[in-house]
Amino acid sequence: MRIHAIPHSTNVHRVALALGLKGVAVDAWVQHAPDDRAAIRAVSGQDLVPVVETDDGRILTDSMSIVAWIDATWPEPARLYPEDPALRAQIDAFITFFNVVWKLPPNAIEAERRRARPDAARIAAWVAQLQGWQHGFEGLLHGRPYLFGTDGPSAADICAYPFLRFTTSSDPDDDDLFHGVLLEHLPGDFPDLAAWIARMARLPLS
Ligand SMILES: N[C@@H](CCC(=O)N[C@@H](CS)C(=O)NCC(=O)O)C(=O)O
Repeated sequence: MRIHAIPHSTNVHRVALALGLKGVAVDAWVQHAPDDRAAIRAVSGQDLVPVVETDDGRILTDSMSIVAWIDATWPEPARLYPEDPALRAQIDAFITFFNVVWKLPPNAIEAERRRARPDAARIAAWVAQLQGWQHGFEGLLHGRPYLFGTDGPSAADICAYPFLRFTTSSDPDDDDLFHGVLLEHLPGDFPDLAAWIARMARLPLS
């Protein structure tokens, strides 16, 4: 298996976590420059990472679809998508919320900050939304180690951690503006969220 990546990619981080939990080795991590997507486009027909080239010649895109493929291909040692239908439905709904709804405010803040004259009131409204949701994650982690109370991390934890980790941690050489938005606006008094970030940071990466 070969995986195409760019440095500091949150969506690539999801895939590295899922493979690490499954103990699956990758033949090659192919690192690309963020401003040159030609090789990624040539392989996959689109510009975004991660892109997986499977051993049987398939090309996979979209991080959580790749995580679902990893879980189905290597069910051991533990399922990332639980078989219990009710729990599975909750986790699927969380992933949809995270990818479709949660990402909107930080993306909008980033886009606004790139404008010549950013609108401070619009940014403040998005910041309030982002900070409000932090209380929801803190609630989900109250009295349990993972977002949905599973014994180990589920696909929900893998989905959210590469983004929510900016609540308490950063990489010194990461100058990505979207990550800067998270670093600026996620921190707060969230002890259970902070403990979860520390717990997730100890998991193996492929
Ligand atoms: N839905 C895709 C989104 C992938 C994505 O946005 N990847 C980022 C890196 S974290 C990227 O390649 N961005 C390049 C760009 O926006 O030009 C997924 O989950 O894999």
